[in-house]
Amino acid sequence: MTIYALSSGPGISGIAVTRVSGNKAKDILKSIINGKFPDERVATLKKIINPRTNELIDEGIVIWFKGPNSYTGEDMIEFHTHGSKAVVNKLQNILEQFDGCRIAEAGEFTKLAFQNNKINLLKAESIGDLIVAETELQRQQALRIMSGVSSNKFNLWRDELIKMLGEIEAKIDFPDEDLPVDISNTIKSNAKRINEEIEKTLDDDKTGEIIREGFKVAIIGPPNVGKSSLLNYLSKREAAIVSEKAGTTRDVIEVHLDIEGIPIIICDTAGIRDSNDEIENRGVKLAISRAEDADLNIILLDPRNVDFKGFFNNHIEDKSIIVINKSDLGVDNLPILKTNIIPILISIKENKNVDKLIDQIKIKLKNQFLKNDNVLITRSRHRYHLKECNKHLSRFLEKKNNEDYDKAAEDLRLSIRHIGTIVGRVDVEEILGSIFENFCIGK
Ligand SMILES: Nc1nc2c(ncn2[C@@H]2O[C@H](COP(=O)(O)OP(=O)(O)OP(=O)(O)O)[C@@H](O)[C@H]2O)c(=O)[nH]1
Ligand SMILES: [Mg+2]
Repeated sequence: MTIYALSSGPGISGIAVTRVSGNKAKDILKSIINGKFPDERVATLKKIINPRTNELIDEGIVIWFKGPNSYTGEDMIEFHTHGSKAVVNKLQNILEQFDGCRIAEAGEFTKLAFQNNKINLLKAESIGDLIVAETELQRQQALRIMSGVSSNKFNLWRDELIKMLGEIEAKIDFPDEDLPVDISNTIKSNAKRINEEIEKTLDDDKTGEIIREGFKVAIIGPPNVGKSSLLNYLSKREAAIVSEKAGTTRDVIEVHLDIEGIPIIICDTAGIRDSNDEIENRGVKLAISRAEDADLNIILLDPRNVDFKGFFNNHIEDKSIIVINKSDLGVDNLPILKTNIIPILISIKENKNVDKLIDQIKIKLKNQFLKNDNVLITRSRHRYHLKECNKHLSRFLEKKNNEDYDKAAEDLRLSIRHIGTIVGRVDVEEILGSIFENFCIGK
């Protein structure tokens, strides 16, 4: 099978890169260009022609990669043509006419690279992350994982566990052999150390996942306090409707921001109050669930309705910042100012103190990211398998010395399987689909 796809972005561009990978690549290249076949890995200017009609399609750079020295490990061609829709379409129409040549599926080039052992699963995922990285921290994290920090660590643990399993299996197969008396103790103490190291790795406040997916901030509060005004201010556009009528916002409105390289997903929500309106109530439910799901809540109040006895008491936790908007209406003698809660007083209308609120958000973010500067987990998939690995490892540690060898071996086998799945060193066909379908075509 041979596949092709546009690997550079869609739309008009100076140059478009179309990649071809597979066993037909060489024949295709021979018939699609005139003159001498290009040297391996040398960018060569060529006329690209339709082999059936000899019609000129474009003139551009062609690069020939002979497998296995290519991204996918197969024979590959890169066509660097002019980036118009017409040229790209024409080239693709011609490629399609070759027997056994078809358009690639999403992520298929990278999937081939994984299947041909050019990269492990973590590297494949981080290539995907780098392609879609929007902020500086996302770029840095994707590159860190690509360089192998996580896979090296996971492989190290896996290798150690495999060695332990080997020793236990030897004990099962040759019970009478003179194995060192303290074999169990050495194995146990090593297993315990790995168990603790994995535990520490898991205790990372999900920083890696947050960098990939964005730090979730919810703006919540009673109706009409200026939640939508705040969203618009922060996103510098009219993302949400602002009106003096209470109960304007019903749906959750999401905006992506980049605060000092950290991706933020901030959402505006419906004002929380008891209402007879069914649609408004649905909006309120959505607001509450977003607040629960958020990494940080901005609880926005207004001097006229600072109600601490009600709803907000339940929502003031570590992950909240209390903000009173409309300070231009006067904030003297507010009961909240006599409590030990220190709100930030802002006025969006008069652009007062909003920078203080932004500073406060930055402090919360920095706390999260400074604490965890050695993150190894970037997806819930990794977290799940590490947890499972540790669960079986804990069971293994509970087994008594010198007995239960069979069961202990099975616990170890399962923990090895889970940690191997993260890097892709077991039969992973079932998880491949879900990973690569999130790539775009041509990657
Ligand atoms: N005086 C004053 N008015 C403000 C300020 N910020 C927003 N407003 C006004 O308050 C009213 C409500 O603002 P919104 O942003 O729609 O409030 P909301 O919290 O999204 O309201 P709902 O969607 O109904 O829950 C509008 O008329 C705004 O112009 C402020 O700092 N001072
Ligand atoms: Mg609103």
